[in-house]
Amino acid sequence: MIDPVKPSRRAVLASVAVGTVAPTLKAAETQAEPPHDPRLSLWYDKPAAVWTEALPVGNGRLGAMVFGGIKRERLQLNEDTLWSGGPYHNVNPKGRAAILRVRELIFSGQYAEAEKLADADIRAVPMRMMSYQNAGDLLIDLPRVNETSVSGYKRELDLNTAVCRTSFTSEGIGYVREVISSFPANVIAVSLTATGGPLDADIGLSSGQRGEVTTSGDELTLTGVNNSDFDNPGRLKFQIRTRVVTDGRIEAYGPTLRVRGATYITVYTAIATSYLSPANVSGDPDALTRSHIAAVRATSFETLKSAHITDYRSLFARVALELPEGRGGNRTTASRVENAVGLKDPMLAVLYFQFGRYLLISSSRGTSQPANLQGIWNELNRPPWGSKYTLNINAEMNYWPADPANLSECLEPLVRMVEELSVTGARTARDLYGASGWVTHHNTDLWRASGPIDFMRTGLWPTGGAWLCVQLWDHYDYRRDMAFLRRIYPLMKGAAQFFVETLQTDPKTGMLVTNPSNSPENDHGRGSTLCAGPAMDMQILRDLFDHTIAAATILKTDKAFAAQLKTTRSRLPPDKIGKTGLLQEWQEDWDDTAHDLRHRHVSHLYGLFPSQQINMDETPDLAVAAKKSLDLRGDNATGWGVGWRLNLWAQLRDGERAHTILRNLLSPNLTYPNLFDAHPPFQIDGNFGGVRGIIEMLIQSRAETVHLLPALPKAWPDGRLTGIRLRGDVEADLIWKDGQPERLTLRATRAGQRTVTFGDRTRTVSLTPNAPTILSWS
Ligand code: FUC
Repeated sequence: MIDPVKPSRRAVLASVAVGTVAPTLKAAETQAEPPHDPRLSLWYDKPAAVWTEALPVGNGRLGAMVFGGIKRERLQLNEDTLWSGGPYHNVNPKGRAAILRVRELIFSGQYAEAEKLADADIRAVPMRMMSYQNAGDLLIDLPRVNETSVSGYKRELDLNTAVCRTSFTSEGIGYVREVISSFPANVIAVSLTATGGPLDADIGLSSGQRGEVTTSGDELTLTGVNNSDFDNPGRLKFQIRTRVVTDGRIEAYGPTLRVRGATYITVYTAIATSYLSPANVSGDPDALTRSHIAAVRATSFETLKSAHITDYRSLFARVALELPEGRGGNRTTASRVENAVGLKDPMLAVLYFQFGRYLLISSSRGTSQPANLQGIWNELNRPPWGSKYTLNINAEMNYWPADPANLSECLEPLVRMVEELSVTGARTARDLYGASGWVTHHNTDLWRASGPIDFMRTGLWPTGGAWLCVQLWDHYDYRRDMAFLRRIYPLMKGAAQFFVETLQTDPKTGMLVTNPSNSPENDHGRGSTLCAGPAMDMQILRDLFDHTIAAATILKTDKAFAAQLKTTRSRLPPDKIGKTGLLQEWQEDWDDTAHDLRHRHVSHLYGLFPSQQINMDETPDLAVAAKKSLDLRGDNATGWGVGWRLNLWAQLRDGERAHTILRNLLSPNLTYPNLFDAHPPFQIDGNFGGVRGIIEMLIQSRAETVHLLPALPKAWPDGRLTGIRLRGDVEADLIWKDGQPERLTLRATRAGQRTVTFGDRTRTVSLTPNAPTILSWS
């Protein structure tokens, strides 16, 4: 543990020449800041007392939680490749033989025995995956501030600019702090200014990692190695490098830099690890942090901030949502969450919606890792569920908003993760199942481990990779980009190939089913969760096979394989309705005797959402059964469970139910004061599920059909949603009034037709490339 506050040895004093900042503003960077819009700002009248009150900033790979302290500012830092352990493969050598026996036990109804054997011989070694880590803290103390005499305190996160700002006055001196995590500059930058008196600060780094802090001139570096975990030795080197630029004097005091007599202080922080790929940890974090810092050393904070805002707004400003003003206006964000259920505050949903978009931009960009269970924000070295990638709902839900919320670029890190999983997963397919293609189970981590971890009642689920592929197809369906389809086709083909080889003939029906598997993570009440052919697996495989066949046809390739998939697909059991009218979660009619009738997972409703296999127009009987199942499950669950329910009720076109669920999602039950989703504890999937749910309430697209206001609640009679994306590479603006669509504008890149519906009214419109189609509804 590194603690900067009590230097262990007397400091070597070092003074640094100042006045080296020569800002050169480039034209693109001078673009004015947008006018401050209080409706798009999270704000508070006191510092964060706990982590879930602090405000997140991020550039995809570098995250910080900003506490906005008065005398001490704390930035809790993360870098998205700082995980525990090193490259590893996690298949149990006894697994391949045991799978055969477990299959027999499941087919003969001996579920508890199957689970026992699976836990003994199939469970991955190591049993747990690696965890995402906390990199450390950047601590900035202001010795002149008197905490007992502070006025005008405010901290806020402006979603329009991605700038976090804290301001207050103490003993006649006005302090302003701004924090950004810049994507173009690859650093976290903090600006401190004081007016009416001198600015002094003590700046230090601390970390719960193994490492050492050193100072040199105007720099602090924390150099360390990552933690070992579950017998997997830590093999990553990492470094945090902080440079201080100021017009004051800098001197080192032990592992702390003291700045005295300044009018401004800018603190740049770069973080890097030696991670290069799941199998390669030979990178040079020292060289990387040096180059990131060197690139900004002559750049003023204002210049950096301006470039940051321009870059961020190129994504964020694409979409606007307006709902009736309500009564949230003058309250702090914490108070609005506190009153989310009782107060008429539709604009809280807007803030939540745009905050979710902000989180995706800030946690998943370019060459970053995909957003994990906590995006990129985590203060623990043993976080809940390792803050990793859970593939039986959570990682997928993180990307539900990407395309419709016009942030399709943010999906790129997920695509790369699937590419990497197809490599590690091919090894798991071979070693555990003796199959070709690739497979991944219910979790993965930085090292793209793909074996079945934890306990087999949750971990033995082979459909994670298949679901990810369906999600990549969806991304194609939104953009219809042929180059992208060519890129993902081998991934889809490999995932499908695995199932062609491993599906088993169900002795009772003669149909082809997965075995062993589970319906995440629900106990069917017969001694286990383990089973053959849960409905969700069959639904995912229908999607995977259909999309792979479609892709092969579009790309004019693999005719024989596509034909084989068609045959295999025809032998998958269909969705069934049980004797009490519920959509069956399992092949057998077990739903009303399952162990937990209100289970948080609603896996068999995957067919209704995110899949489009079940819907009100084409499969009304199944939709009614799905509705009955959803009703039985109830509206309360964990954050993501509620986020999923919101999307499902929107598909069922029940605006009032969706709105009730949304208000619960926004309430303190499931939202922290900083608007992070409370699983609890924090899990980011609910935020992302919430964003998608709000879109699904207002506009839905299925194939070439657009549904307007399918689940509009009475509380939102008027509004406007602009810049949203629909399937087939179309952008849409929708304005509605008195609960009716007023105007729909569609912008397309290619000609086509769309059927637009509202209630039982339908219109057909033609799309003209690069010329908006405007449909006045009234
Ligand atoms: C699944 C869920 C839990 C949690 C975990 C990360 O196991 O059932 O609720 O979200 O993933």
